[in-house]
Parts: sequence; structure tokens; C-alpha cells
Amino acid sequence: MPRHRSLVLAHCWVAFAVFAVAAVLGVWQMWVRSPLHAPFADPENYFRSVTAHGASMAYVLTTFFVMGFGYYVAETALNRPLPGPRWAWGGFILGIVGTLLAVITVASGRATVLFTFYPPLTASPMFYIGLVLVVVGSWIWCALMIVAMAQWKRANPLAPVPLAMFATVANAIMWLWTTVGVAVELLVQVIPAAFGWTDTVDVGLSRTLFSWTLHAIVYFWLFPAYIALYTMAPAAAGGRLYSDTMGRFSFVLFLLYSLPVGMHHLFMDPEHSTGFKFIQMFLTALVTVPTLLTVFTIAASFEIAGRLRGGTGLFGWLRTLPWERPMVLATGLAFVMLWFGGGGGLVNMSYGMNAMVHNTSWVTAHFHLIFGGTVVLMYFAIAYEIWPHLTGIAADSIGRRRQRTQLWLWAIGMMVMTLPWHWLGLNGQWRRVAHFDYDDPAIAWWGPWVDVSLVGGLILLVSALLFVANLARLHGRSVTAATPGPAIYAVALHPPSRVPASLNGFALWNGLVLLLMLIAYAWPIGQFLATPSPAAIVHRVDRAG
Ligand code: HEM
Ligand SMILES: [Cu+2]
Repeated sequence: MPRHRSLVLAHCWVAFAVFAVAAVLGVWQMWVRSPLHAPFADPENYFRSVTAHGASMAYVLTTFFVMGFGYYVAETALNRPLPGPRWAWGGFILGIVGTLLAVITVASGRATVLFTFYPPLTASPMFYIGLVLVVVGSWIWCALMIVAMAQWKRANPLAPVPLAMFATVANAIMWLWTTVGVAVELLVQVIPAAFGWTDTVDVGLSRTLFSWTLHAIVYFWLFPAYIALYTMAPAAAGGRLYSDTMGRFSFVLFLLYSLPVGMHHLFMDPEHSTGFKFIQMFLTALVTVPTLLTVFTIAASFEIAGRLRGGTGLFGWLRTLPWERPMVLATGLAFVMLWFGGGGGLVNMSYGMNAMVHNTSWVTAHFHLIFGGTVVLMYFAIAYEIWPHLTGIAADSIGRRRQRTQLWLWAIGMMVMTLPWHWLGLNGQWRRVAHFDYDDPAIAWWGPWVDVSLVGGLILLVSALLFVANLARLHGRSVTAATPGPAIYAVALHPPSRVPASLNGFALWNGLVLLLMLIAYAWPIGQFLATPSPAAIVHRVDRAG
């Protein structure tokens, strides 16, 4: 059992409490957009709500969960006490203060700028300062993860770092680097404008800086899910991780490839040249490599487990897998959503096809499916897996059934919500619009499909509340206390080997990618510095509102 249980629990509970509230807002938003009449439905409230929902899901749920899970991994995978627990609590408090500042500002209507806060829209400074505090809190986490690994390395100079910690540190390094973009944007452009020290802002530059962060942040959210797939799912399935090296390889590739591709969020922006957009598209396509490696490795690991349990034939091993275990079930459901969401992603990353779906509900549907679907579903499974180790209470058979029900509801709800949403997007339904006039014959047929996606949203809400109830149940005394199972990390069939000669080629290749990456970002930013785009007048939400 980890020594700093309350640290992990505090982070996870903040994440999940905020998640539950944000889920309620999400359903209300679906309702407002539908032909049915929702209470409190005016555009001002709508954008308050979307800002709160988006920022809570994208920044608060994720950052607190990643941190809490990282502390858990550092203690359990390395099997030694966490360095600097006081610092960890300090980071937690910074995060809480930052979240409160941002929440109060949004709730009071002085920050209806959505979670992307693209200038020239400008909120009250407190909103940005709140976000900065959350990020600074997470930097403390990054430092602690690196120190924990370095200490372990000193104590075990010859052994490879356990895969779960290797990946956690890769994520910390990625996060340190990737938050630089948004930090510069906030400190140099946005916060001075919010205080009224400047009246104009170069929106091309600010969007470019934000895009530096905007893609890699997605991998920051994704890493815990992949850590669970590589290190926990094979153990839960009763097998082996097919290849430990493949895991390390994928995490390094994610680290490298996620950084230089954020400009694919700017395909429709006029400030960048077609050539750079092409480079960005090419680099984005590379991200499919670690994704497919992961799908292959996890499928192979599951096949090993299924065959060890007596499965035979080409697909017979699928039937013998222990699907009753939440982690195994979640992996299967996550892969189904990854299939659909990944397909949608291929459309988004193609410069030409992107023009069809730009700023439509397709985009919102895509990231709800991948991020709200695949990633968050794995967060649930991780929580179910680690909770007994944190509370000392294992779920009984009723508890496990409720966990499975919750996972199924989430996957079904997400598909029911996002499939019609994709379709409407393809037909031109705009995202980030509070109200549609369904009396207009041109869009009247959208109405029933929006109603269907609202049903999906309701199923998701039931699932979200059941999730919180399931976890709360494992704190109570009424549940029979069973000792939690043994170690949750999988043993690898092919353990990490000493660096093979072929890795030299790998290093060379990544050196080239790194170079491309620098050019892909440094050049356009340099262009801005040479010829800034026409400055936009700052529109201050807190004063204009
Ligand atoms: C109960 C489940 C959920 C429902 C019903 C829901 C619904 C919605 C709706 C209706 C919007 C506004 C779309 C627009 O105006 O274009 C939205 C935005 C958003 N959602 Fe969700 N959502 C849910 C869960 C999630 C989850 C789990 C995540 C991620 C962890 C998430 C992340 C976001 C983000 C980042 C935005 C902001 C998008 C923007 O600013 O354009 N949502 N959601
Ligand atoms: Cu991206």
C-alpha cells in the first residue's frame, strides 16, 4: 500500500468531483442545443457553462488525475517513498487555489472565453492567473517525478526503470516542454491585455503559441490511459505484457511526435503558409505509428492471456478472457471507441478534408469520443484498480457488477451521443453555438438527431454519477473488507533488453524529427516576430459584459 495514500486520494477526488459537476453542465448544454426547451437557456449562460465544462474537463479533471496517478505509480512501481511530499501537497494547494479563482471568475460571468480563450476575447485576469497556478502546481509534480526516478536510478544503477514510471517521467518531460507555449502566450500577450496594459493583440501569434501546447496536452491526458494499457491491463487479463521494449519505444515516440504537430489546429488560419501546414500534416501522420504499435502490443498481450486461459483457434482466445474484470472490459470498450475516434482523427489531420469539418460539431464529437470516451474510460478503470490499494477495501461481486455497468453505460452513452454529432457536423452544424432555429426548413431535420445525442448525454450523466457512487462505496465499512489483490503491474514476456545497435538508427531518425520539429515551429514564430499579423483590438469580457 502506498505511504501517501491521502495525497493520491485527494488528487483523484478533486478530479472526479469536478468531473461530475461538469457532466451535469454538459447535459444541460446538449439540452439547450436541442429543439426541447431547457431552463435558464440564454446565450450568456450557455457560454459560461461551456467555458466551465470545457475548462473543468480539459484542465482540472486531467491535471489532478495525472498528478494523483503519477504519485501512486512513483510509490508503487518504484517501491520506495515519494521524495518531497510537502512539495506535492504544495502543488496540490496551488492547483486548488487556481481552480477556485478560475471557477469563481467564470461563474460570475467575467470569463466566457471558452477553454481555449482565444484573443481578442479577453477575460478578467483572475481567470488566467487561476490557470497559471494550476499549471505551476503541475510543474512541481513534474519535478518530483523526475527526482523520484533519478533517486531510484542511483539506488539501482543496472536495472531498467519500471515501465509505468518510465512512461510517467516521459509524460512529465513532455508536459514541461509543452506548457511553455501557453505560458508565453499568457504571460506576454493575454494577461497584459486582460489587465488593460495593452489594447491590441497579435491573434496569429497567440493562436500559434497556444497550438504549441494544444496538441501535446492531448497526449498528457492520454498517457495514464496508455500506462494502464501497457502495465495494468495485461496483468488484469491474467497474461503477460507482450513486449516491454515496445512500450518504451511507443512512449518515446509519443513524446517526440506529439510536440511538433500542434499547428494542425491552424489549418484554416491565414497566417501560416501551405508548406508549413503540409509539414505539420506529415508529422501528425507519424503519430499513428506509436498508436498502432500499442494496439498490436496490447492485442498480443491479451492473446497470450486468452490462450493461457485455454482459448484456442484464431479468435477463440477472445472468449476466454476475463471480461468480468473492469480493467479488461474497459480496454475492450476503449479500443472500440479508439477505432471510431481514430478514423475521425484521420479526417481532421488531412489538410483538405479538414476544411469540410472545420468548426463543426464533427470536431466536438471527435474529441468527446477519443478524450471523453477512450481516455476517461481508462481513468475509470485505473481508479477501480487502485482504489482498493488506497482504501484497503476491495469491491465485492455486487460492487464489481456496478463497475461493469458503469463502464458499459459510458461507452454506450458516448457512442449514442457522438455518432449523430459527427453526422450533423458533416452536414454543417456549427459547434459553439447556443441556439438553433429548428423552424428553419434548412436545418429542421437536425432536430431529431440532436435529441438522440441528448439521450446519449443523459446516459453519460447516469454513468458519471454511478462512477462517483462506486468509488464512494469503497470508503464505507458496510462492504466486506477483502484484501486487495497482489501487484497490479504486468510482467513482460520480452523484458527490456540492453540497447541494441539498431537503436543508433532510431536515435538518428529522431534527431531528424527533432530538427524538423524545431523548423516547423521556430520558423513560423520567427516570421511573426519579423512581420506581425495585423493587431486585433482586445475585447474584454469583464468590462464589456
Ligand atoms: C456527460 C457527458 C458529457 C456531455 C453531455 C458533454 C456535452 C458537451 C457539450 C454540449 C459541449 C458544447 C459543444 C459546443 O457548444 O460546441 C461540450 C463541450 C466540451 N466538452 Fe463535453 N460533454 C460531456 C463529457 C465530456 C468529457 C468527459 C470531456 C473530457 C474529459 C469533455 C470535454 C469537453 C470540452 C473540452 C468542451 C469544450 C469545447 C469547446 O469549447 O468548443 N466533455 N460538451
Ligand atoms: Cu492536435
